Amino acid sequence: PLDLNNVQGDILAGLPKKTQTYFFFLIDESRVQAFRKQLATLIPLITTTAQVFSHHEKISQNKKDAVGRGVSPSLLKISGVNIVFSQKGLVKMGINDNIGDDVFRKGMLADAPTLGDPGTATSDSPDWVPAFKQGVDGMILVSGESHQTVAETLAEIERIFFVGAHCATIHEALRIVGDVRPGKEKGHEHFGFLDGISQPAVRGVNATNNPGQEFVRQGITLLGREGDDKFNAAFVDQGPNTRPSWALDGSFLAFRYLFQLVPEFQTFLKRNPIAGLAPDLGSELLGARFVGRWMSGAPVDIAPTHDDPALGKDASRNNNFRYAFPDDSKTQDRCPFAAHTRKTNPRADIEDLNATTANANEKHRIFRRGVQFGPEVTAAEAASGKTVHGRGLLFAAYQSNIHFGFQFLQNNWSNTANFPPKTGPTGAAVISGLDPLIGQNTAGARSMIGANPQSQSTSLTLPTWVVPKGGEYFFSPSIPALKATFAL
Ligand code: N7H
Repeated sequence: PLDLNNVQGDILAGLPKKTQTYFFFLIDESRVQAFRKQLATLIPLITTTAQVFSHHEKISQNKKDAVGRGVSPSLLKISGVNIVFSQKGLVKMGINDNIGDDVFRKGMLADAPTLGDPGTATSDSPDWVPAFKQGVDGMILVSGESHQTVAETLAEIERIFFVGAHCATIHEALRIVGDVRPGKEKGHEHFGFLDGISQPAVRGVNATNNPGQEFVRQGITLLGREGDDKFNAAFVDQGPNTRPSWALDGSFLAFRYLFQLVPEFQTFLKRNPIAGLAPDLGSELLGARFVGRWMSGAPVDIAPTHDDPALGKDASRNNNFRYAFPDDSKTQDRCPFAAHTRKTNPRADIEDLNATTANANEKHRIFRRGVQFGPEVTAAEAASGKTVHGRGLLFAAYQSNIHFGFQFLQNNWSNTANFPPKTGPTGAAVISGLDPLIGQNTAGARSMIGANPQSQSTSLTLPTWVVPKGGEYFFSPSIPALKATFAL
C-alpha cells in the first residue's frame, strides 16, 4: 500500500504556499558525482506528503486554540522543500531508463508548438525567457510562511551544493518568487478570481470528499499505482513492465511561467459589458462567464446571474455542479461551453458521451499547485490599462501521464474550438471557440461564442491576456528513489 512518507509533499498535499521560491538549476557537467553525493544530504530536508498533512493538522489546531483563547492565531513557522528533475537532468545524472512518457522525454520546449505558444508559428523557438529556451536540469521548490523562512532554507540548500562558489555542483538558471496575494485577495489569482477550489480527491489518501468533488485512483497522479496507464509488473504481479521500478510513487510536474495582462483584461471587461444589465454587473458577468466562476468562486452553473459570495466560499456547495442542468447540455444559459473551468474539466459534457465508462474524465484530472508572482496592479497601470510590471501565475500541475493531463487540457481542450462536442437545440454542431483565458494557437487569433447569454451564437474576438514565457516538464521522484537511484 501507498506510504505517504515516500511521496514528495507538493504532489498530493501541496507545500505551504504563502511564499514559494522556484529555484531552477543546471548540474555542473564535471561534478555530477559530487552533486549526487550532496543530494543525499538534501533528502532529509525534503518535505513528504505525510509531513504536509501533519502541518495542516498543526495549523488547524493552532487556529482552534487561538479561537478558544479569544486571540488571533500566530503564524506558525513552516517551510517545505521538494526537488524535481527534467529529462535533461536525468540524462546528465546518468539515469537513462525510459520512464515511459514521451512528452516528458522530449521536454516542454519541443512541445511548445503543440501547446500553441506564441513564436512557434514561424520558428521552432517560442517567445520564452532564455533560461527555459536553454533548458534546465531541475528545480528546487522552497516554500514557507515568510520570505525570511524561505531565505534561511534556501541558504541551507545553497550551502549543500556550494551554489555560487567555485566548486559549486549546481548553477542557478533562474529563480522565481511566487507570493499569495495580500489581504482580501488571498487565494485569488491576479485577474481577481478565487482559485484552487476544484481539485480531485484521491482514493486511500483523502478520507472524505466535498459534494461534487470526485475521487480519482492514486495512479492518476502517482506512477505505478492503480489507474496509471503504465501500471505494471515492477509494482504488482500483472501486465508488462513499461516503467523502471524507481518511478513508483513519483509524479510528473508540468510547470508553466504564465504572465497575465491584468489591466488589459480589466479594461476589456469594462468596455464590453453584457448588455441589458447595469454596466458594472455586465462587466462582472462577462468575467464570470469567461472563467466559469464569479470572483468569489461561486460557479456560474449554480449562480448564473449574480455573484453569491456565501456559495463561493462554501466547500460543501461550490463544487457541486456538473454542467448537467436540463438547460446546460444544449444551451449556454448558465455557462458558456468555452468557459475556462468547463474546457479544463468538462464534467458531464464528456462523461455523457461515454455512458459505459465510469468516469471518462478521470484520466484528465490534474493537481494544480501554482502560486501568483509579481506585484499588485499599480494605480498608473490601472489608469492606462497597460501592464508595466510583470505578474501572473506560476502554473504547476501534477499527473502520471502528461499527454492525458496538462497537454490534453491545453491542446485538445482549451485550444480546440469544437470542444466540448456540443449540438444546439436544432441538432447542429456548436463550435464553442477557445478558452478565453488560456486558449491559444500559433496563428494568434482567438474567439469564442456564448459569452453573452442573450446572444449565444455571437462570436467574441478575444485579445490575449495570458502569455506563456517558458516552462518545463519535470519528474518528482519518490523519497526511496531519491535515496537509491538519484543520490550516491
Ligand atoms: Fe485554470 N483564473 O484565475 O481565471 N483556473 N487558470 N488553468 N484551471 C481555474 O475551480 C486560471 C490554467 C484548470 O475542476 C479557476 O479551482 C488562470 C492552465 C483546471 O472545474 C480559475 C490561468 C490549465 C481547473 C482559473 C489558468 C488550467 C482550473 C477556478 C493562467 C491547464 C479546475 C478555480 C494564467 C492546462 C476546473 C477552481 C474544474 C480552474 C484561472 C491556467 C486548468 C479562477 C488565470 C494552463 C483543471
